[in-house]
Amino acid sequence: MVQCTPTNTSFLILALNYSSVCVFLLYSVNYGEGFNLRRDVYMRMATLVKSLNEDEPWLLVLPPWGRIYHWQSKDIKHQNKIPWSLFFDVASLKRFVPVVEFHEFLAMSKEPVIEEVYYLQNYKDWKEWEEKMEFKPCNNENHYYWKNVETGFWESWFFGYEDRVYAKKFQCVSYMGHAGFMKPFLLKNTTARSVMIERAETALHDRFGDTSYWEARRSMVFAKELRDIGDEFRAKYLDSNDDTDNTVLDEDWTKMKRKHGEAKGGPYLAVHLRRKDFLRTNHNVPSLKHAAKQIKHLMDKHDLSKLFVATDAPKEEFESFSEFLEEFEVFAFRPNAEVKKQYKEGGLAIIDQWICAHARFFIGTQESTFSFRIQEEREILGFDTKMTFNRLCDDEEEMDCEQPSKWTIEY
Ligand SMILES: Nc1nc2c(ncn2[C@@H]2O[C@H](COP(=O)(O)OP(=O)(O)OP(=O)(O)O)[C@@H](O)[C@H]2O)c(=O)[nH]1
Ligand SMILES: *[C@@H]1O[C@H](CO)[C@@H](O)[C@H](O)[C@H]1NC(C)=O
Repeated sequence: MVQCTPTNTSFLILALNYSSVCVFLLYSVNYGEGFNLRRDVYMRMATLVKSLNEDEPWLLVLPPWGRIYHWQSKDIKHQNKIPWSLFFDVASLKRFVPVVEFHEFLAMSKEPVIEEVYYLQNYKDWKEWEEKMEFKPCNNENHYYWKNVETGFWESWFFGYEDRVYAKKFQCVSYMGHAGFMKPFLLKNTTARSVMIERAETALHDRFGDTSYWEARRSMVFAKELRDIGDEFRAKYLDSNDDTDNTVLDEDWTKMKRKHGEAKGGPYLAVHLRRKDFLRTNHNVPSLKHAAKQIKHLMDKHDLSKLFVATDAPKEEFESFSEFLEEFEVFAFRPNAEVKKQYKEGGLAIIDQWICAHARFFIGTQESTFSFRIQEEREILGFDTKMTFNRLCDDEEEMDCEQPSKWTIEY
């Protein structure tokens, strides 16, 4: 069977062939969702496309990064139309499922057109969970697609390509189900060569935590440049390198096998301290003082003197936090202007995550997908689960709260 696996060098030559053989699956996620939840939605769509490829050659189009609610730094411009290659190693993604960047999709298409857009929405007042999908009128008129009366085509933001791309068909679909439930519909109910799933986060993971889940997750290797920046920081400030830490990464993730406990990690503790909107929306965020108290206990227990802090906290909060921990060496990654400009907020988040992923001991913030992604990275590297699945307790819980894998930290 034909496989849709264009390599970087050959795709332009083969473009015409591909666009007549392969079907493009595009997707998009609700504006309010953050970077780390979007990475999770990628896994659901990648698994769907993997499954489609058992029957037909489909290509997954990577939705450019941009317009992310959290990315508001005034000193970082142009956080729009960002290709996946800035953050992820696309060759590694392709070892799981055939993917192309959006601009490649445009280059490969005869016209800048997405043939069909299906906008997923929840069922109104459902009682029992069952897998189903149906064409329905849109629940919400604010879906940000509008029909151009002159051309009859549908227009929308399309990742910042709004002046160049249009859709031929737009349809709301009430959806309750896993991502894989769409497969028969995509194979049989449509003959379009390009289909876009809007609000793709509505579809659930097929089997959360199974082999395919972890294959999709492992394929999301960070871009080499970002890993290098993180590694340089580890070496320079944290006495950490892959050889002594037992965290050597195989460039081909399909060949990498690690058991729990094999990774030792660098001689530092890492904390992800999620603040900002979490102070309003998440009830389990500790005060800085209480967070510091827990860190101190853990540093002493694990006999560590260096602390790495990943946080979205404003500078003043970070400083008061550090003051509580004066007896230790406290580090944070502070990018220079050039790194900031080049890799933007997504890149900086990844560098922080990468450094956290290599610490001897990690503790995160409850319910933060930013922390979850670090924990997964550590699973891939082969850390003992007790050194990974930890969260800060809030002030009321004192130091005795249930941890993500149902244990209590022994202080
Ligand atoms: N560099 C850096 N950025 C952070 C950190 N924590 C949060 N952020 C920023 O805040 C944003 C919000 O966190 P995300 O995890 O992406 O958003 P989300 O998917 O809604 O996840 P949570 O809100 O954490 O559950 C991230 O995209 C980052 O830009 C951090 O420790 N370091
Ligand atoms: C897909 O086609 C089948 C068979 O014609 C039909 O029963 C089903 O309702 C269609 N699905 C949707 C969402 O329209």
